[in-house]
Amino acid sequence: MCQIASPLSPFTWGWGFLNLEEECAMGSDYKEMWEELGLDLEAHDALLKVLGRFYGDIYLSQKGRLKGAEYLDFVLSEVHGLRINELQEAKAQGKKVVGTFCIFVPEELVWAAGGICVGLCAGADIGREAAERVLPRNTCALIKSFMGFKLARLCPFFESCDLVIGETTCDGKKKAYEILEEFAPVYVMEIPQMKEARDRILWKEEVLRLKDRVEDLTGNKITADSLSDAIKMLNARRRVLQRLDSLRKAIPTPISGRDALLVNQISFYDDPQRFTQKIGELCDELEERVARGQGVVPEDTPRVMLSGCPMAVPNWKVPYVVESSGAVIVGEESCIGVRNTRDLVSENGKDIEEMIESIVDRYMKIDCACFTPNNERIQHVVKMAKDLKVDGVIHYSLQFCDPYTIEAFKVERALEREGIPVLKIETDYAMEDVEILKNRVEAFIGTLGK
Ligand code: BJ8
Repeated sequence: MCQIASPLSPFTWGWGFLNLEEECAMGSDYKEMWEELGLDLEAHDALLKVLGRFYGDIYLSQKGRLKGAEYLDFVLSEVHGLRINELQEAKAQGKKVVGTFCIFVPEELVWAAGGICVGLCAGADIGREAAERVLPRNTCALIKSFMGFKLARLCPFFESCDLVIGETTCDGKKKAYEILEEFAPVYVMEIPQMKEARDRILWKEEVLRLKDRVEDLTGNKITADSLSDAIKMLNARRRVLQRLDSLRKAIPTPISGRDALLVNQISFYDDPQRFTQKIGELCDELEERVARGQGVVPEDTPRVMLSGCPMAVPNWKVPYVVESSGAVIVGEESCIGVRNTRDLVSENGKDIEEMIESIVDRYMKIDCACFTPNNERIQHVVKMAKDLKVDGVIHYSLQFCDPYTIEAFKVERALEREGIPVLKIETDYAMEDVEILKNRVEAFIGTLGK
């Protein structure tokens, strides 16, 4: 398979920020593949162009990037090319592709049943018009984004899915899935709202129900061996992300927040084994930087942590605003960040039953704002801010996201009690408020005393 880029890949077709056309030996025709997937080619071309421009401005313009960032650039440039090609090849061999929108879906079960699990992007504004035909305008941008991607036929990952797994987290998502199922095969997991013993019983039932559903879909029974392999594979991916996070504690920090966010975003759709290996290499490079005392920014750069709603690819707006305002982001308390990687599934289970119990326990620890009460999250935010020695925290919520916007009050109060400054922002995926955000963020950074 082509390891560089085809003449039609976003490197040269649409994105145009790298020029590798001569280096591709095989040159697969992505346009034909996108056509077969039923994408709206014109709109898709426009999406790739916008992404390419953003990526150039936000990522490639950074100074002092790592050699390992070539992997990030490559994966991103091939986001709708090579990886989709791999999925199509796997499907041709009878594999099933399962898409998710929430870290609550136990991916282990999908992989153990011989499927491929991908996190579906929901971080772009581009399908908003299509989404607003079926959803109220005052719906959070993440929900509008996934609906828009589907209705506007813009996402080859979505179109590759044999099943999309939704979940009853917030009301907006829950109700949106009822509409989405008119356009795609959707299965919804019920997520508890509290963490009492009875909630764990419900959650275990849901995990078992999902096990049956993915076995039906793939035609494969999950075995103790396949489940153990899947647990280990996904734990390895979490461990390498934990390693990355712990390297970011160094002062000066060795990697930009933008690159670290991108690593987390890519973890949702690249092949897990390749991802783990490549990010392991990137961490080796970071370790050398840390040993030399080399940072991506000067030592006295204000250190900021982001906390709140997930930033799905290609939502890079706030990180760009923060890091172009004189600060560096050293941690993300979010589902595209530590909420997804903090906890591992125990690898001690001896049979399927024990492994299922471990999966149930691990996922019940997720501290999403959809839970009530959700005191663990408040404690985690404070601990993380202290561990990372941050100068301030920016709490980020998407407009119309009640769980995170309301919980921001408690987060702010807990941090302020510890003397950690907080800025609360609410935004969406549109670019209209960038200047306003920049003014607020610059003013906040100016108060951080560095
Ligand atoms: S576990 S954070 S990925 S639900 S931003 S759609 S909550 S209105 S994304 Fe999430 Fe799972 Fe929780 Fe994480 Fe609703 Fe808020 Fe929109 Fe949200």
